[in-house]
Amino acid sequence: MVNARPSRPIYSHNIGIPGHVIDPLTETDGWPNIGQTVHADISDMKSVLSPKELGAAIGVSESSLKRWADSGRLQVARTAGGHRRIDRSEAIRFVRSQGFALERPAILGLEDIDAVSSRCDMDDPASALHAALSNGEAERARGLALARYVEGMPLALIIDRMIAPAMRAIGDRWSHGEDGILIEHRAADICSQILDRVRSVGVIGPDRCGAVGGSPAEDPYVLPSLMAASVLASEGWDEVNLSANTPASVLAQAAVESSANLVWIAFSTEDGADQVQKVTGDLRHALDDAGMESGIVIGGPALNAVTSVNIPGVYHARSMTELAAFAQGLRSSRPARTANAAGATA
Ligand code: B12
Repeated sequence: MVNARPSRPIYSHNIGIPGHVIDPLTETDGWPNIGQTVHADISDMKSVLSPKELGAAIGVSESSLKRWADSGRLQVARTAGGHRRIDRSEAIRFVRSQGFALERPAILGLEDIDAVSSRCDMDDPASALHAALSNGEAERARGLALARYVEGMPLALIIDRMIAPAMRAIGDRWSHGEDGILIEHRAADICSQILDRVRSVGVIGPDRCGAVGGSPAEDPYVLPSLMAASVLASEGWDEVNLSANTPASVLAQAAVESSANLVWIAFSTEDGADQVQKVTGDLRHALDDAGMESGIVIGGPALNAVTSVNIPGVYHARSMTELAAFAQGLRSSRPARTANAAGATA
């Protein structure tokens, strides 16, 4: 049964990986070696699928998948015997871009989606996520976000429309009262799990641009910088997240060392508003001194109290969707780092 869903919202999609013709039984470079991984994958999920397996996951025939592979709609590798094999990340890219609903998510390693099959979860995923985060239901929370991602929703939108409102509601409702501390800390950790989970199934773009970021000194908030890092990773960027409490000088050092095209700073604390101009200005000067033209993106609730930041090459993004749009623009206007430049920083 084919179940393309025309009523589904249209989102922008990640870039697919180019076609490769390899022998997975002998080559290991960048691709899973079937001979080596089969034991680890067999009880769990497969990192490389046959057309029959992908067909079972999305409820279409093996022959349709072979046809789509041969027309280039689906990227496949060939075994030594000439059989088509589909990398799991390519299978997920295909499902996202073509609008298939998953009949058996576990085949693609997305079993957490099975935890959210109830109608009310799917009708109002933002409220359902808030409930899952409040109750400490990590698997359900991951499944809710993953289900949207597999439907084609960009990670940035999942954060802006589901995760951030849920966390704001948790902060408002409990306001750091006694139970609230438990709920809030647990919810923040589950959000980190969601971001890791979505990242683990994301497609890696072939032309990597570099990004570095974190929160400024004295800012203990971990999630906003992790969100920015995850969004950039989902857009195909090679990112280094220095996380909370990072001085501008350290951000600059990391940006120079990794030839970063973009540096983000997440300002979350009330005191952050006073620091915005100085921290951002210091970073800009340090990058200029090193001859770096990297774009700087700043964001976070502390900026609500700041009227404007007039520093050249600094962009204030109000959401993760704006960060993703800025990153896409920057990427198309600047060449990605060469393999040597990227490798030199590893
Ligand atoms: C989790 C949490 C904590 C945790 C953080 C855990 C961790 N490891 O990160 C801990 C326990 C540390 C904490 C501590 C405190 N917290 Co607190 N916390 C929160 C909570 C619930 C979520 C914070 C979060 O991660 N938000 C991230 C996203 C979800 O939020 P967002 O701002 O909506 O982000 C969107 C945009 O702003 C933008 N964006 C955000 N950052 C960035 C960055 C970039 C680069 C870009 C491009 C965009 C961008 O995109 C996001 C997605 O749409 C908030 C509630 C809230 N309203 O956010 C309270 C909240 C921020 N905390 C609050 C308070 C009062 C405190 C404490 C003072 C409590 C106390 N008495 O100790 C301390 C202060 C700590 C400090 N030194 O400043 C208040 C702040 C009130 C105010 N006027 O500032 C809030 C609003 C809760 C409330 N309603 O009262 N907190």
